[in-house]
Amino acid sequence: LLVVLMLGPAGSGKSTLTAAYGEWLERIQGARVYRVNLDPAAEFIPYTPDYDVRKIVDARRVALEYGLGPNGALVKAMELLSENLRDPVEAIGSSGADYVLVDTPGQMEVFLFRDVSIRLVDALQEVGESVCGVFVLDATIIRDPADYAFQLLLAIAAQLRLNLDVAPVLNKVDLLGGSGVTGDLHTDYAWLSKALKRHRSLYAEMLHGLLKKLVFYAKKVNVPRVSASRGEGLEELHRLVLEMQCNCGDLS
Ligand SMILES: Nc1nc2c(ncn2[C@@H]2O[C@H](COP(=O)(O)OP(=O)(O)OP(=O)(O)O)[C@@H](O)[C@H]2O)c(=O)[nH]1
Ligand SMILES: [Mg+2]
Repeated sequence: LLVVLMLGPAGSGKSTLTAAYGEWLERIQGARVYRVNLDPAAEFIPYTPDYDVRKIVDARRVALEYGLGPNGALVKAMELLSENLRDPVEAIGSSGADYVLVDTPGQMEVFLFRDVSIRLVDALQEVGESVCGVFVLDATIIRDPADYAFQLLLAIAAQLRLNLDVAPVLNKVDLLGGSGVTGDLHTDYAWLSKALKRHRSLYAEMLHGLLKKLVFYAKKVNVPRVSASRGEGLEELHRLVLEMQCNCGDLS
């Protein structure tokens, strides 16, 4: 059983990719897939979740109960989830699936950069599951070199923070046009570096300085180019997921 965490910034396509990849795994690989919605604030979900976190923490109910705004409610919901991980972890552990796709909250920072993410990964590994991540990059944001650099920074931070194999995936390539971005820092470093120098903003200068350091932490990968909404590039994504499975080993 391999658990794949779908990570990435708001609106990058985590939920659409969960739907597309899950459907692909079933149809092409004949795999048993278990889909987890971990977003307590999800309004619309483009797949039918097998486990829905809203049954234990619903952001709207939390907002009313604690008198909070939408983001405060989300933070509170994540705290509550962090204390109640047994239910989802048991459900995943007993799912009998080949692949578990965990669609994480849209507001990435309330999950990824808080203790709930580490506790979830620990709990899953304790029950003997292999865990890896996919970091969904939005190809439309990364047309701007500074924004691209920032997304790469987040992807690498996610990997180091969770201490997991996390593969970047370039999504929405159907909207990319002729741009040459690959999603791999090593491949794109030279032009990105030049573009950031030309940018002449303090922001770009800061990112340029960070990138020089980041290359030491970034693994070289062939980043899959995916269109989740068109269901394209999923085979490439799957190859990378299988590679990560070999790396984290089957602990069960
Ligand atoms: N053109 C295009 N649009 C996409 C693609 N993948 C997702 N989208 C669109 O991008 C928007 C956001 O997609 P979601 O799957 O909801 O993204 P998300 O990361 O789950 O978003 P949050 O959970 O709200 O942060 C939707 O309008 C999708 O239809 C793609 O490959 N191509
Ligand atoms: Mg989503």
